[in-house]
Parts: sequence; C-alpha cells; structure tokens
Amino acid sequence: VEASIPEPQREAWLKNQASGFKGKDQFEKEVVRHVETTLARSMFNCDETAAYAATSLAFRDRLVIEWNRTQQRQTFADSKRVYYLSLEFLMGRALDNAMLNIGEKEVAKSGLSELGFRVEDIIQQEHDAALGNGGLGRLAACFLDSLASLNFPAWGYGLRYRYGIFKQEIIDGYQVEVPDYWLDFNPWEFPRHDVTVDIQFYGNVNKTTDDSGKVTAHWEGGETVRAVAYDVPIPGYATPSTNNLRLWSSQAASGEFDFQKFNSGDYESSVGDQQRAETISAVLYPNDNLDRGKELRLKQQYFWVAASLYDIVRRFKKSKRPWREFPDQVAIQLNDTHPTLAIVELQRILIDLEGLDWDDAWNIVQQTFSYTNHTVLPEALEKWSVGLVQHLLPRHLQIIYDINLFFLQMVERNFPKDREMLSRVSIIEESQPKMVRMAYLAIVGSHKVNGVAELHSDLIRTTIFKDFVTIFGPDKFVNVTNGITPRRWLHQANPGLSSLIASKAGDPEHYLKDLTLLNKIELSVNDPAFRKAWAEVKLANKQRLADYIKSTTGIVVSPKALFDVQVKRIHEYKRQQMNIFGVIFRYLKLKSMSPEERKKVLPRVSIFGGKAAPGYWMAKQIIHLINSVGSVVNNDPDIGDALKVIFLEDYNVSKAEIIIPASDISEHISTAGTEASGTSNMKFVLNGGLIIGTCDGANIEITREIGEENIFLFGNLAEDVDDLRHKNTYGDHKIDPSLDKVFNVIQSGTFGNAQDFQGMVSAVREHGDFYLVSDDFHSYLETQELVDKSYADQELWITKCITSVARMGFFSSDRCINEYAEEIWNVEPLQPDTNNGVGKGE
Ligand code: TH1
Repeated sequence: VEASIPEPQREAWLKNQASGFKGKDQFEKEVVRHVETTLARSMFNCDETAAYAATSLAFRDRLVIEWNRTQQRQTFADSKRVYYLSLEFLMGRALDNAMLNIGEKEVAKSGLSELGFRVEDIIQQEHDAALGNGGLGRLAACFLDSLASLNFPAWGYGLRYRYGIFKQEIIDGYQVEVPDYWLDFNPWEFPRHDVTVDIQFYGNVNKTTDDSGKVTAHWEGGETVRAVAYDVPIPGYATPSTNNLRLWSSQAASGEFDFQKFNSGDYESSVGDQQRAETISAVLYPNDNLDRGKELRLKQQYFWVAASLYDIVRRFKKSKRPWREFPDQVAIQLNDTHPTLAIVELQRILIDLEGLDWDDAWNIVQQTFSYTNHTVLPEALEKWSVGLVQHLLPRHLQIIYDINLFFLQMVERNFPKDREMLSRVSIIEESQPKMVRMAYLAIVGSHKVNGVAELHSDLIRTTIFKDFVTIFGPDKFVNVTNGITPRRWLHQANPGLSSLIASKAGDPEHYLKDLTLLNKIELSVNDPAFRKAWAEVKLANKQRLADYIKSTTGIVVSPKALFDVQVKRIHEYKRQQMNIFGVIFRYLKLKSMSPEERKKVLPRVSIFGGKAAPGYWMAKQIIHLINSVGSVVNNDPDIGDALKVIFLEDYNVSKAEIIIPASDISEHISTAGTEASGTSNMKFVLNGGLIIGTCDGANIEITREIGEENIFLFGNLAEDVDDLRHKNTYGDHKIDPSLDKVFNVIQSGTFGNAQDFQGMVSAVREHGDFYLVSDDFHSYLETQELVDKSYADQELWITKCITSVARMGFFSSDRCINEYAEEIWNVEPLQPDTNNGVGKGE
C-alpha cells in the first residue's frame, strides 16, 4: 500500500495516518469534536439526536479506515470477487451493529454515559434503512454481514431509493401508508459524485457490416439517465474486513438537462426533466411476492443492472486480463429474477462493445452468473411484455431472441421427440401479448440455480423448472438453505440470552462466528441455575415488549401470559386469516365458560404485525379484521387478561429486534409448499421461542435439527395440496364446523360491519379456499390446544426451548454463505492479516 506513495511524501502521510478513536477517552473527545465542529452545535444544547449523529460519525471514522484498507487489500490481491445484485437490502439500523462488529460497544456505553446519555437511547434515534419488503431484502442484509465477517471480497449492488418501504399507520383499524423519507441525515452513506455511469433507454438499433463481413449492432438515440454511486461500509464481526454496498441514485445526465429550455425561460419544464430522471430511484415497489409489470419497475431494473455491470467490467478491465478470465475474477449472484437483465447486458457488452464472438461471450456469461429463486407463487414470477422490452431496450430484446433461438435449437437437437417441450421452455411465452419469462432467461444464462430450503429446492426441480432439469441435468439445480446472522439476531437483539449462552458456550467472539458451538448449552439443560436464569431472560424480554405495547397501544398485557406472535408481510398464503379465525374461536370458547372456569385458562396475548401491499385488498381486510377483533376482545370485561389481541403498527427490522426475543410461540403457518423458506422462523427459535407451523419451507429443516418433539407441526402436506384444491373447487366443499361457527359470528356483526369481512369469508366458503384454511383449521386448533397444555408444564417447556436453541447452529448465514462460496461462486476468503500484495503497486 505504501509503495504507491512517492518516497519524498511517504513519511508525512504515514505519520499522519488516520486511526479513529481508541478507548473511552478518545471516543468522548471525538463525539464532542463532531458535535462542536462537524454538526456545528454547542455542547450546551446537545440533545439525543445530536448525540446520535456525533456517535455515528465517531464510529463511521473507524469504519472508513478499515473499509479503505479492505478495498486496497482486495485490489492488490486481485482475487475473485462476489457481486450480490439485489433490488432490496433491508438493513435496519447501523450504529448498534457497527459498535458490536467493531467490538467497541462497552467503550461507547461508558463514554456516552460520562457525557450524560444512555447508549440504548442513542441507538434508538436512528431511522431504519428500510430498502426492502421482507424476507428477500433481509436475507440480502444478513448475507452482507456474513460475507464481511468471513472475509470474502464481496460487493452488494442495489438502488438508493429516496423512499424505503412505506410507514404503516393504523387508523380506525385500517392500514394507512405514509412515505418513508429516510435520507434527511444518513451518516452511513458516502456519495461518490465522481463515480457515475450514463444509462441509455429507448432509441433504436442499427447494424453495420465491416470488410470481413462481421455485423455489429449499434444501439443509438433514446434518452440518458445518470447513475451516481453511494457507498455504504459493511463491517464484519470481529474482523477488520469492511466490504462495500454500492447503491445507485438516478440523476439527469448533463446533456439531458435542457439548457435550451432553461435559457429560453422555460425553467419549469427543464426542472421537470430533472425530476423525471430522479423518479427512477425514487421509490421501492412495496409488493412482496407479486409482480405487477410496471414500466418504471423495468426501468429501475435496467438502470441498476447496467450501472453495476459497467462498474464491474471497468474494475476487471483495469487488471488487463483476457476476457476469458472474467469468470475467474467475477461471480455475480442474482437475487431472484429482478436483476436478470444483467445476463443480457453482459452479453451485449461483450459482443457489441468488446467485439467477442457470440459463443465465447455466452460461455463467459454462463460461468459468471448464478440465480437464486425465492418463490414458486405464479403471481410472483416475473414476466415482461415483449412490446415493453422492445420499446425500452430494443437491443436487449434482439439479444434475448437470439439467446432463446440458440437455446431452443439445442433443446431440439437433444430432445427431438418432445415437440411440446419447445413451447414449454421457450423464454418467450407465445401468449397475447407475448411475454419474456425472466426465470427461464435467468436459468439459461446461469451455471447454477438454487432454491432457499430443501422442500423449496425439490419443488422447483419437480414442478416449475422440471423441464430445465431434464435439459441441463440435475447438477445445475442445488439447494442452499437460508440463514440469519447471529450477530444481529441473537447478540444485538437479545443481549440477555447471548450473555447467558456465553456463560456456557464461551466467548461470543467464538460462538457468534461458529454457531454450532451453541450445542454446548445442551449440557446444561438440567442445570437448575441455568434454567432459572433462562426463564428470567425470557421474562425480561417479555416485559420489554409489554412496555412497548403499553407505550404504543395503551393496552396492558401481562408478561406472564403466553405470547403468541405472527409478524411478517400480510399475505393470504401466509394465512394470518387462519390465525385470527383461531383467535375468534378461542374468544367464543372463553365467552361460553363460567367465570370460575375462565380463571383456570392459561392467558394468551396474540400479537400480530406486518404490512399489506397498498394495492392488496384482501391483505388490508385481514388487517382490519385483526384490529376489529382486538377492539372487541380487549374491551370485553368477561375476558380480562385471558386473551388480548394486539396489532403492532409498522413492523420493521428494529421492531423485530424487540418482538422476536419476547415470543413464546410464533406462527409460521403458510399453506404447505407456498413459503419458500421463511427466515423469521429461524430467528424465533434462536431466541428461545418455540414455533407452531406447517410442513413448509425451512420449518422442515428446523424440525430435523431441533427434533420433532420440540416443534408444533400441523396441517396438510405439500404433496396433497393440489388434490385438496381440486376437491375444494370441483367436489363438495364442506367447511370445518368450528370455522363455520367463527364465520357465523363474523357475519352476525360481532366485530363490526359484516360486509367489511365478506371477502375473507367467501374466499373460503365460495371461492374454493385456495389456501386451505378450512382443510387445516381443525388440525390448527388441536395443535394450539397442545401448545396451551405444553406451556402449562413450564419445566418441560424450558427444556424444549434450551434444547432447540442448542441445535440451531445450522441456520447461521455464515454456513449458508460458505455453501454459496464453495458450491456456486468458487471464491475464497481474503484474510486481513496476510498483508496481501503490499509493495506490488498498481
Ligand atoms: C421471500 C420468500 O417469500 C420467503 O419464503 C424467503 O424466506 C425469502 O424470500 C428469502 O429467501 C420472497 N420475497 C420476495 C419478494 C419479491 C418477489 C419474490 C419474493 S420471494 C418482491
């Protein structure tokens, strides 16, 4: 590194190298300096906002130094890098994570305390970075944490939305969406005004032929939008490695800001052009598991993909290596099909701009990319109309047609007897209008395709991608079961449990990096002191949530009650409706009891949280019913503490960190075969809660790991879903009698205007019950009774909890990232201590 500084100046630079604070005194000095100079505030009116800002800046200084070093090291080592392309990164708060990963939380705590602040209050000041909808975006965030913690040279690429996922308010029981403008003060990003890429849209394609007869396509005209890079440092845990997340923001390109208009006094419309360019990165689409085919969304995808590829290619070209070595230097992971255009864009760069032959280029493309599928729901599988792609990206459509042609020719050669195969696997769906099937394009352009849990990977191999397994062979399709980062989801969210675990499993720096070490706590499962401490931690976490519920809803819940939690995006396939129907059933049962009987029942708090996509009418109805049931039940003097129903507004990452550690039982009750993995299921069990769930997604592997005696499974199996659906539609569909009772009470107006909930009722009664709520209801109620009985035996319950936590090591995202690295990316970590390449120069 030093070698690149000329000799005469080197000493001066090295002597003055920045280092950031070391120890409490320097930390305080830095905080005060940032308050007084960077923020230009007097120390006499430093409130918590300013203290948060100054603390963040002090930590940021530390991060930036390691970040620069890591990037230097990676450049000099020139080894293979991973690029994770995701339209969503649900990061949550950064300060607490930075403190923990750097290992200076204690310094911050005592330093802030001497300055008159509590570290917990300061951490709370931060606005969540909420650039994602749910599991897919949070998975990307966990992966970044693991990639840095494991010292992999890796970059994330995404969009810098001006508005993240909307904030949810509940007004009169209805969801109201409020924009999430989060960039007012964001110390965690660095604008790189010098790193820009001009991105072309629309226009047309002209072909030229040179003397040798070689044809070259030229994409010309159209409009240009500028991508500006914003970089976010991603610190690893207990390692100096600090990776980069690069988010692109859209601006008018200089040529596009119409000075003609501006000078002729048409100021407004010239600003209008500016704003139109900025719309591309303005807002995150708020749909989870749904594709709506909007033009602006396609623009977002191409804008982000083209800027990222330009950046990756630019970095590769600096190494002066031949193109065939590109896949030895670069692995690009496609997080779902959202970045699939990257496949087409790289092929375009190689053939149109770099002059490679089609076949050589295509080999490079296939070796570079790999694709993760996250859903089998048909409404979530992306398709773009050929007309729209033609209009927006005319050259890309030609390339897609060529990719498809060569692919179908290969299929025809290898499967000459199966004529129908061609139309089934064609990247172009011959519908009205014709559509580009993005998942098929992603498969054809990648060397590996993975699902996110075993059942899900089996399902994609045997259903939606069956033909492709026949065509490419089974080795192309692999499983990588999702994981979660134990740094945020154990140590940070649940410090009480983490330190109790540390008393048996040793230093957090060890078990947080090798989560299988959790198994050590199983030796203490019968240790009375350990069990007592365990119960105390859970009670304290429940008290913390009870306080939060009190302060946000005014409702008082007892921390002694069983906390039953379902927090996730609201979706029919996730079946929050089944949960609330079950709550109504419980309410009716309580109402039918005598006061004496009622006193004997185990009190329960049913806690819901989650956002509905703004256009998802049924999901909004579900939210409304939950809130309406809550206002009846919570105010019924017969019921008292026996049952409370809570809807927590605006569920997000930082709220999850409070809610998850407080759960006794959480609900993961999707119709079998619909939830690809789920990741909160892992978080809940890791935090000492049990789960009630269907045989779906990662629930199955959680069961395998923790033992079936430690999970409450119920309901029909994935293999039976098709038949049941068929029966529900074409056979005589008998509603479960308990559910029928619940429906009758809803329709009698007990929870307000019955009309408001008619959609939910008739979906089951009249429209074929696609999500099998009635088919699973009996089994669900029975299993909930079993939960009550089990909870009554607290000793056995605690045994189940401790045993489960001890066996959760498999679900660390570190394990998951190591599998990707070995099976898919073929990359190796770059250890920070080896001084790679120092003195080599650039
Ligand atoms: C989710 C899946 O629903 C969930 O089961 C899985 O655990 C998670 O991804 C991570 O693998 C998905 N989220 C989205 C969001 C969009 C489109 C498809 C999916 S699948 C926008």
